[in-house]
Amino acid sequence: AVIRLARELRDEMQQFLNEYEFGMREIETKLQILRDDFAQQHSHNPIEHLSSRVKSVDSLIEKVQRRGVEPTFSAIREEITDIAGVRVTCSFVSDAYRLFELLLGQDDVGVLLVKDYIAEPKENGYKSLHAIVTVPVFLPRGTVHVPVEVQFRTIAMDFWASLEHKIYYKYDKQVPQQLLDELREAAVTASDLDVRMERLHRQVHGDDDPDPTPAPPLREI
Ligand code: 0O2
Repeated sequence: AVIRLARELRDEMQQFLNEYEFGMREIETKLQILRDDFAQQHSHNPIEHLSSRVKSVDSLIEKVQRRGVEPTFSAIREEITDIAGVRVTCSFVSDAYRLFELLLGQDDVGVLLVKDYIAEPKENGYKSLHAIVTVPVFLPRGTVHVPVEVQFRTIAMDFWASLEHKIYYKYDKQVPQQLLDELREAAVTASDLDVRMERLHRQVHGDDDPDPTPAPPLREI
C-alpha cells in the first residue's frame, strides 16, 4: 500500500510539473516565432539567447518552506508563479521592450504581474524586465492556464546577473560590502555599454528599425 501511495504521489507530481513544462514550451514557441519573423523583416535577430527551465522539486520545496505556503498542489499553484521560467536575452534594451510588448499583447496571453527592473533597478544593481504571464495549454482533460515567468534582459545584464548569482551563493548570501560595491559599479558599466552599443547599432541600422524609441517604463500591475 505504501508503494502504491508513493507511485500515485509521483504521478501526481509529474502531471503537475508537466503542465508547467507545456506552458513554458508554448511561450518559447511564441518567442521563436517573433524572433524568426523579426529577423526576416528587419535583417536583425532581436534574441541572442532563449533559455527555459522548470524549477527543480528541491528548489520548489525550498521556496514553499521559505514562503510558508501550504504544501498542497493547489496552494503551490496559487502562490508560486515562477515554477516555469523563460529567459530572453537580447542584444539591445529596445529589443527587450519590443519583445515584451509583442508577447504580452497576444490575445491568449494573460498578464498577472510586471516588474520593470530595467526602469527601476534593484538596490544591488540588478536589471531585467520581468513578467508573469499565463498561457492556455489544451489537454484532453481540459484547458489549463499556466503561469510562466518571462525575464527579458540584454547580454550585458545577463552577464552581470549570472556573476552576481554565483557570488551570492558562493558567500552563502552574505556578500562582503566591498564586493557589493564593486558589483554595483559593474552594473553601471554594463548599463553604459548597453547605451553605447544601442547607439552604434542605430548608426548602422537606424533605418531598418521600425521603432527606434524604447517603450516607456511600465509600472508594476
Ligand atoms: P532562479 O534560479 O533564477 O529561478 P523570489 O522569486 O521570491 O526570490 P520575487 O520577488 O518573487 O522573488 O521575484 P523577482 O524579484 O521577480 O525575482 C525572481 C527571479 O529574478 C529570480 O529567481 C532570479 O532569476 C531573478 N532575480 C531577481 N533578483 C535578482 C538579483 O538580485 N540577482 C540575480 N542574479 N537574479 C535576480 P530565483 O528563483 O531567485 O532564481
